[in-house]
Amino acid sequence: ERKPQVLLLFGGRSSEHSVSCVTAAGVMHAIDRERFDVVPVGITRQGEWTLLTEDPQDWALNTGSLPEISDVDNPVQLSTDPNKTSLMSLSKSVVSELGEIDVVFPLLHGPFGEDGSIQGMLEMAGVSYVGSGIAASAMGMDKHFMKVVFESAGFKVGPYEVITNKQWLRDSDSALQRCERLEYPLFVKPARAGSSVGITKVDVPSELRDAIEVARREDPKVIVEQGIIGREIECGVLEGRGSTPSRASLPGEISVADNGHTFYDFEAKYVDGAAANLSCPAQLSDEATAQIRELAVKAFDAIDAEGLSRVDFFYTPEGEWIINEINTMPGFTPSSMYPQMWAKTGIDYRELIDELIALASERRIGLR
Ligand code: G1L
Repeated sequence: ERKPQVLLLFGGRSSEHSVSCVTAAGVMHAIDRERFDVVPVGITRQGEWTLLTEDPQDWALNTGSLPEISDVDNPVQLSTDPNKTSLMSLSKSVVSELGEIDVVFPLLHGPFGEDGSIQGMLEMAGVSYVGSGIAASAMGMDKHFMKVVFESAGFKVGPYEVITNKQWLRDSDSALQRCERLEYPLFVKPARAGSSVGITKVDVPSELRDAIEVARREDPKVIVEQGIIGREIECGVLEGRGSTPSRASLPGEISVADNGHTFYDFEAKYVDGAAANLSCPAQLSDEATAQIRELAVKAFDAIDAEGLSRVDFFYTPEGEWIINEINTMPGFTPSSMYPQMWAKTGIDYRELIDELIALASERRIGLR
């Protein structure tokens, strides 16, 4: 009997190449082999696809400690037949079929192409995939557009200014001037970036220009946000199957320990271990807990997300919820916040993977 063939796609051109490999290893380890066959495909930093062995140990090819897809021993591509999607081998300079693919798990994101583009490619290949579609993925990648959508859906968002590439190149002084209405400290961020790279906390106006230049190295579109006073609380959202409504996990709270990090940056997130800084359930009243869970599902629906998302809020001393961002591709190792919050809510890592694959299989793709 044939099991669904689940293609794991990871690595890629983003700054989170290695994080993506570690995540794929976590999924490969936990996925129910009685029910699914796994096809691991790595993408190099140059964008080449290669079929890998099932042992993640083999992926750390010629580097030090972080996994890296570098050797393309078995070049592959997906066929774009609208009726059936197959993995095609490109080695020996002849294209040959390796087998049909039922679901793709795109463990990729970042500014170089996985901002809805991978989803678009999968739509064109006519294959089901885990997670959000093109528009929601692109929205979840853009800190500016998600605020616009959230505002129109009735959410409170913090004060911010956007500086596009053209605005900065034409007249950087007036862009800086626009930011004068914001109260310090400010957080300057690349508008579309996978991780916390390029983010600077700015305490005085004289440091703003440099911070914008730093952010612009990651993305020429920059968002300048007013710092919000409040607790950082978040929820995982999991789409419901069929007519079941989407659900939010118990809320978690990020408490950045006194470890020298000025805010929740890349190091704190991936190097120090994600869930170390997470307390779940967050200490909130029953009323506040119910509020954030409802808001998290509402945010998920506002951008038309599918599968899963993590939604981050600030809880102000006045008891107001201000939405910070939605992440349609949250950290997804067994110890990442999203899986940890669901574990506390009663759904373990393996069940999450099962559920996400089931959701992907049910979803209509292209002309099917
Ligand atoms: F496929 C899902 F489920 F939608 C999905 C895709 C990507 C879940 C989580 C992620 N996350 C990542 O790929 C990453 C945070 C490891 C970035 Cl590289």
